Amino acid sequence: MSELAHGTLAGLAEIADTGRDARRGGYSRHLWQGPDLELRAWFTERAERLGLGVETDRNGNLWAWWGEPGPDAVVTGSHLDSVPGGGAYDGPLGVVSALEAVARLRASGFTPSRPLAVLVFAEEEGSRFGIACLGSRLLTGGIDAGRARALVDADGVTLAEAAHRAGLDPAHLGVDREALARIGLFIELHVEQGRGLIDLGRPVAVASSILAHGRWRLTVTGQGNHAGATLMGDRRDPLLAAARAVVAVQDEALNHPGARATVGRLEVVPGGTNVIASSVHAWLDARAPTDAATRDLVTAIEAAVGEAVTVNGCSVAVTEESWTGTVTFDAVLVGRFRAVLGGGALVPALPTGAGHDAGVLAASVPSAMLFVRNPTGVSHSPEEFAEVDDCVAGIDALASLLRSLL
Ligand code: HGY
Ligand code: MN
Ligand code: MN
Ligand code: MN
Repeated sequence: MSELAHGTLAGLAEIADTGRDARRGGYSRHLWQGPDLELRAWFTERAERLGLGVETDRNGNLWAWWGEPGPDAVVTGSHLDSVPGGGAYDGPLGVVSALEAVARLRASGFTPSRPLAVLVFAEEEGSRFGIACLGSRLLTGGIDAGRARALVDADGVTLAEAAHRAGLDPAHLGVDREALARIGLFIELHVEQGRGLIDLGRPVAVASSILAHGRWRLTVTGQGNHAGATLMGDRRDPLLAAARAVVAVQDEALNHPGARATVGRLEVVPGGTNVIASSVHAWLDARAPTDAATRDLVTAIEAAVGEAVTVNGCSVAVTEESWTGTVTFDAVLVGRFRAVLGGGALVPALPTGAGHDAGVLAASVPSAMLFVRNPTGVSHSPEEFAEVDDCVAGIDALASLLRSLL
């Protein structure tokens, strides 16, 4: 039996088999599909066992309340969905730690003087419908409800249809001022997704900021044709053009200090071995230290890919799918976190290139994050990891902070 099966991280052990992806490795847990539904049921059962009252909001986010819901509640949580073939910690560590912190406070006989909720956001990774932090964007009005309803998954199912199947009213998707008004502040504990804490030799850190980031769809159009009958010189092959575009994306990122740009997903249409494609959708993820630098990067990428695809006689259209400006976390909460963790230089504050629901919420309510060291420095991959002792240090810090805020 793994050491996770005991004590504070038993929650991670309980869900360790849910949504394993034999083909990709790691986990594939996508909104309202089998594993996500199992995780929602698991969370509900776990929270109810702790004496919390669980409800689903109009956008599919799960809330587990200690005390009467809101107003001015202390809210903590993360997400249970994953990227395709993701790790075990990105998201679930924050949910399990929140439940564990509440369990400790309850067991110690502590009585909160304001409400507390553990919040599980829907579709943080955007793996099914393409928009990261979908649940928090819907809650806060960060995405237009009409546009959200029309989002489609890989099987052509709309978000409206999927929401209906999940028991929600699609007409009620979108900004939820009542739910939002209940949140006094939001705290998300998360596994670190880079090497910051490895380099510092520390188990936990407070987050200082999140890079500006967004997603764009590059649609490269050529001429679909027969792989055997079409001479090499007669082709307008959008997959070759997309390959040049992907290299151009890398070159532009290298030209912009601190920038990161990635094409991690290609859809080749129609996608047959003996078919020259007619079009290719390439999804661009671009991030940089400031809003202006990110906009500048994407403008440069648009120009470079426009040029690159002409070599193969193709064209490209660029559409913005989502955008999050630079996030600076709440200075008062960050200060409290640092005090709880021992104060001053002992407590690193780290910027991150990864996006989070806490970053979306930060535009509406005071928000902060706590990172737990990831000794592999790898995330969005099965190699993502956290040592039990470091997770316990994270839970200790979260529980102390919650106690000080309640
Ligand atoms: O993609 C991100 O930055 C986050 O991990 N969802
Ligand atoms: Mn992630
Ligand atoms: Mn995450
Ligand atoms: Mn044929």
